[in-house]
Amino acid sequence: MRQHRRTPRLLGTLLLVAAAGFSLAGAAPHTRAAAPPVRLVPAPASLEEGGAPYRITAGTRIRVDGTPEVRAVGEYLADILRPSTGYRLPVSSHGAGAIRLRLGGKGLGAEGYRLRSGASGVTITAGRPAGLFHGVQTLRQLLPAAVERRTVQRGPWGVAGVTVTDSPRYAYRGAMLDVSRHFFTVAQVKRYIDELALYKINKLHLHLSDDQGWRIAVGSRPRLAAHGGSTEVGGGPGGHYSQADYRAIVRYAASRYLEVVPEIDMPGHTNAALSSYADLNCDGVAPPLYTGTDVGFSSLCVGKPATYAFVDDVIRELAAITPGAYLHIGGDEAHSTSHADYVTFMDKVQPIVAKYGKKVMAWHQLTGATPAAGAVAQYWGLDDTGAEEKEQVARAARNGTGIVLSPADRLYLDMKYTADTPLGQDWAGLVEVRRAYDWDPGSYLPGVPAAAVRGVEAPLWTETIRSSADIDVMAFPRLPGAAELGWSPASTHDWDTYKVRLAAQAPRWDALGIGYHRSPQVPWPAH
Ligand code: NGO
Repeated sequence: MRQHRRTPRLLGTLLLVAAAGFSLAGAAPHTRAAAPPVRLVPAPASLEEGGAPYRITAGTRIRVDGTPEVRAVGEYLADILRPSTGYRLPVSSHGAGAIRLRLGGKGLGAEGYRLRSGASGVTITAGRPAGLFHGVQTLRQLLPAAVERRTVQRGPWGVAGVTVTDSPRYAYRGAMLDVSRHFFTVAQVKRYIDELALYKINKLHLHLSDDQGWRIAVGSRPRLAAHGGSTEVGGGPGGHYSQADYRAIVRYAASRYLEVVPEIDMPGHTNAALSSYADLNCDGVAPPLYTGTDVGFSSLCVGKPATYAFVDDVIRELAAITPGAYLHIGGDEAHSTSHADYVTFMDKVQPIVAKYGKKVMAWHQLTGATPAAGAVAQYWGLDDTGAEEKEQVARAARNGTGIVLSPADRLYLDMKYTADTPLGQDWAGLVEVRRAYDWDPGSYLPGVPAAAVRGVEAPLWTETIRSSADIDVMAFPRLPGAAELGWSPASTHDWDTYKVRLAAQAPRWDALGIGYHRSPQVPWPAH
């Protein structure tokens, strides 16, 4: 805790030093600082600066502990550094290495790490490979932004002398991508995963089904993907993931230490399924496919046994290809289902999730039914959602339901930044960068015990989002703020220092080809 309190002061000092460094570079471009100023997002739990910097050179080697996971993290680091530095950077579990990834250290937890840099090298130590991976993200941010480019750049490749001791505030640090309203290919999802990993996000929630499209092949129900996946908002061709595609996403996410949380939304948001199988409809008539953006008009037929045979097939197949702990069953906006039916439906469906070895995750409307033991409710209300609805969530939290916070007027990445943002929606209001960042997940919902808060998630709904460029400009720069809320101790929370650290990310996004909203709230460097 003492260390935590030290961080903001240190960051303040850093800003002064950094500001001085920049003006120097401006006056005399040939005077290259030994290492860039330290501006990390998310803010680490503890940062001490001082000592000589390290410089990566043609002779630098990466020494890893001998397990395959640690070696893979070493290779991942080398893959980032080689194209821009042009150096060989061999990865080896023998001999010396100035960059060292090692397992060990006490008290760093499942995802924490320690990073020490000095004249002789950089050592990242962690209890688990996930911590090494997060430490590698920190190392990237200690290097000049040009290191992210894919062609050889001019160095030098300095790393400031630091000791970072870091572990996350929350275990659940998520981002959601809606692949139903518009379909996104495996390559596009992988690209987003890489962007999430930069900021230590560890959950990728995939919204795999909705009225406009069913996006995962289910062997026992082939029409779901073949018919239900054949369009999208606006009437485009849609698409779906084969189970092999989905496994590839899960594997790629795991290689970046993210767990996939798949969502099949029900009983509402199910037009694509209802259109694929007539017997899921109470009247036995399959509706046409839907390509608009209305919500709340569809429902599985709660009274029919066929509905639960269907849910069993889907959950069974999805659970079998999902190594993560959670299956998200939606449960939002069931406006065409009576309350009694909603409760009945959730009472029948939650045990199916448990039967296949998974825990239930659902939007917070689940708290209006009876959440199963171990369930997590995802809050997507607004700051000014009524006290009664918030209290319902809080009551569930006090009874053991976990809470993930995705307040729509804070963390919905599909909300417009300003009235003239070309993409996005504004039903929850306009969400500029400061608004997205400047709140505390620990005290956001009155009456929720702090221990019930599992973390935060930034959902990106895609009614208006069609490409990776669209994803980028809505996610950046709000996503790093969500990541910081999930990772950094509350004691580091400070808009004035955050916005300067955030601004320093922009050259990295430029180097990575990530377009972003140049919010006037953030002191961006000139292009
Ligand atoms: C709501 C709705 C989604 C929309 C989204 C758009 C939830 C949980 N249900 O969020 O269907 O796509 O808003 O912002």
